[in-house]
Amino acid sequence: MSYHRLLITCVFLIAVALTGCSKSTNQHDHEHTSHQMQTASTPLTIVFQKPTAPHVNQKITLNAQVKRKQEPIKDAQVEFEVWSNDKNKQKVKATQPSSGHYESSIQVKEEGDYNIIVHVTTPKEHQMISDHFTVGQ
Ligand SMILES: [Cu+2]
Repeated sequence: MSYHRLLITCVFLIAVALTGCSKSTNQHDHEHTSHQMQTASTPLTIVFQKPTAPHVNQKITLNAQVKRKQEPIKDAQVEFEVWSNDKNKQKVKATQPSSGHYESSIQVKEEGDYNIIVHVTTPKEHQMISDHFTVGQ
C-alpha cells in the first residue's frame, strides 16, 4: 500500500473513531485497528471458542484458532484482552499448544458478562475479533 493511501486510510479511520459509535469509546485501547496492515492477500480467520460454563475464582481457559484459508497460522502472537468494566480489564499472552491453536487462561472475581478481544499479530499483519461470554457465580 502506498504511503499516500495508508495516510488516507488512517485519517478516515480516525474520523470514524471520533464521530463513531459511543460503544467503542470508553472501554478499550485498541486504536491499532487503524494500523491493520493489508499486505497479506487473504485475511486471517480467527475463531474464538467460548469457555464452557466459566465460574468466578476458577481457571477460565481461552482458546482461539487462527487460520488463513484452511492453513493453520503458526507464527502468530496472540493476546486475549478481557474485561467487564474499566476496573477489571486484563490482557494475557497465549501459548500455542498445537498448530494454529492458541490458548491462555484467566481468573475473574465478578460474575457477569465479559467482553473479549482476540488480538493476533503475524509478521505480516495485525487482526482482531471481539466476542463475549458470561461468567457464573
Ligand atoms: Cu489488536
